[in-house]
Amino acid sequence: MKDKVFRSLIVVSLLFTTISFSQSSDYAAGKVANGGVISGRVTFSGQLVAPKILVVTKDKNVCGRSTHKDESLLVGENHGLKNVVVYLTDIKTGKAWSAPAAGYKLDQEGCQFSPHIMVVPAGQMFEILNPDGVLHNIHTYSERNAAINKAMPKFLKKLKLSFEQPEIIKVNCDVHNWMGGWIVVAASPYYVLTDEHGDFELDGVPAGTYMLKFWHEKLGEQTQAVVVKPNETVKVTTAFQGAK
Ligand SMILES: [Cu+2]
Repeated sequence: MKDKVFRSLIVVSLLFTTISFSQSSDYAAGKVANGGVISGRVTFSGQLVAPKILVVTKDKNVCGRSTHKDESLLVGENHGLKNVVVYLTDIKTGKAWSAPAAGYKLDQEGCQFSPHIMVVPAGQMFEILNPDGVLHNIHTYSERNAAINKAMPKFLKKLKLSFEQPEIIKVNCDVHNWMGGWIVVAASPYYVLTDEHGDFELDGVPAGTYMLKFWHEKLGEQTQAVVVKPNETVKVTTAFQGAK
């Protein structure tokens, strides 16, 4: 009996060692002296189609107050592609994380996820908000993290979640089938989304050679090597072609 308890204690402690080792803690944050900047623009070279309007089929009195636009492919002036996740895949030391002033929050007001793509550090607790007083059901689709499938009854205004492993996770609401978004669980602070012009900037990057990844929810991903020099800005551009 004693033996059994002892053995399971070993198993448990091994488990914890593995988990804590593989967490975001393998990124070491500190001060970056003479960091460089990666600045650039992502464009869409495929055929332009206006975003669809999503049909609200349920809880219309609340969810139908505003128009819901399909946000899965947003192209601005001069073909600038919005909401591309741009990040360094192989950086282990660099600048400190900087949290948004309002904290990490994924809102469901009006029955849509806002922001459509949320970036949150691995292991960081964040809030999912339900201000409307309707039932939602958070459902995530992931490979490296456990799936979340949780009802948020109308009286539950807040739910706290965190994901330990860096991964880009799809999130849907099972109650309102038009609700879709993404949670980007970041391995380092070097993750950014392109704006409505397709522009992005990653600053405070220690000098070195890195792999820069571009991920778009509909158009797939691209990778390119980038060389960052001290106190200099390196310009990077890329284009995504039509939907796959
Ligand atoms: Cu919902």
